[in-house]
Amino acid sequence: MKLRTLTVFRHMLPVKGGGYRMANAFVERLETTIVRLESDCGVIGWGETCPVGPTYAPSHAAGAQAALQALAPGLMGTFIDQPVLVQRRMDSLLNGHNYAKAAIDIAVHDLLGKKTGRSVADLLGGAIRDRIPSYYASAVGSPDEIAEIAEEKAREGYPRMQVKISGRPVEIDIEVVTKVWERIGGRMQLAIDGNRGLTTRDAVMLSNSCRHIPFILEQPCDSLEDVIAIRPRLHHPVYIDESATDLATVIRLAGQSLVDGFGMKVTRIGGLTQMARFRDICEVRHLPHTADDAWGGDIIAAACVQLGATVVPRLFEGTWLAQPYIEGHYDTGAGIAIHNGHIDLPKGPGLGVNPSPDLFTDEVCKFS
Ligand code: 0XW
Ligand code: MG
Repeated sequence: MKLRTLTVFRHMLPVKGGGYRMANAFVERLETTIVRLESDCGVIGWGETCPVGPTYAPSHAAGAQAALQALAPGLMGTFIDQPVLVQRRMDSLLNGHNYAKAAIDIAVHDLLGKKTGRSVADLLGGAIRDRIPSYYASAVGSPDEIAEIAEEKAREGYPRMQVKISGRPVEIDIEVVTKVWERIGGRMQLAIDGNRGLTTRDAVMLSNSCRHIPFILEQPCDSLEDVIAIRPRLHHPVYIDESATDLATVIRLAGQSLVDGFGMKVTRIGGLTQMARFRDICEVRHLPHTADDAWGGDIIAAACVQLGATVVPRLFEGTWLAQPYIEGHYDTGAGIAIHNGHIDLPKGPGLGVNPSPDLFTDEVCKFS
C-alpha cells in the first residue's frame, strides 16, 4: 500500500469557558493541525497534533505545519504498511520535530487499522480493557476555587486529579494543595503539576510543607538537571513531563532510576510507534505513567485512548483529554468523551473515529 495523497489542515479550537491558565501560559484558542492521508487503494487515515500554545513546549502550530510541508514530498509514493519504516523514512528526511512526525505516524496507524479491520490498540499490542481511567487537570486557580473543583471531580468519578500550580508565590500553591487534600482526602489520587515554573527553592518548600499529603510532583522545575538535583530533598515522588522530550531521555531517566514516573504526551515523543516503545520501557522498569497529549480534538484523543487501553493497568495513571474544554466533536456520532472520569475505547477499525467529511476546510497544503 503506497501513500497517494497527504493533506494538512489547520483548525481552530476555542477554549470553552474563556481560557486555560498554566504556569507559563494562558490560552484562549488553540490552532490544531490535522493530517489526512489517502493510500493508493483509497483508504483514509487521520492524524493530529495540537501544541497548547507556543510557550508550553518548544512546539507551535506554525512549526508543525512547516515541518509537515518539509516531510510530505519525500513521503509521496512510499509504502505505508509498516509504521516503523515510515518513521525511519521521516527521520531520513528531517531531523527532530517529533510533534509534527507524530501526526503522520498516527494517521498511518489509523489507515492501516481501517485497511485491515483492526483497531489501533490491536496494532499496538492489544487492548487490555475497553474503558480506561481519565484524570482531571485544573487550571491554576485560587485555593477555594480548586478545592471546589476537586470535590466536584471526585463526585463525578475521576480516580485522579492534576492540580496546576506555579507562576505566583509558593505560599498560595501550598494553600491550594492543603485545601484540596482537606476537601477530598484519599478519594482521588493527586498530581501537583508545576509545569516547569517552580524554582528549586520553592519545589523543596512545597514538598516540605505538604509532607503529610500524598501526591506526586510533576515537572516542578524547568530543567531536568534541577529536578534531578532536588529529588533527594523532596518527600514526594517526582514525575517528568515536559523534559521527557524523546526516547533517549526516557531511557536515561528510567535506566538510572532518576524519576518515579512520567506524564507522557503522544505527540511529544513522536507518535504511537514511539509511545508503544515508551510504554514497554516503563513496564520493564515498573514506572507509572499517563498517555495523553497537550491539546486537540477527537483524533488525538482517540490515539491516546487506543494506546492507553494497551498499558498494564497497575502502571496506568490515565488519559487526560481536552474534551471538557472543547465545544462539539469532529465525529458527531462517535466522539471521544469522558463519562464519570473514564473513557470508553472507541469501537470500529483504526482510531475508531471518523471526522465529519466537510469539517476541515482550512487547507495548509496538499501533496499527491
Ligand atoms: C494537563 N495537561 C495534560 C494539559 C495541558 O496541555 C498541560 C498538560 C500537562 O500535564 O502539563
Ligand atoms: Mg504536566
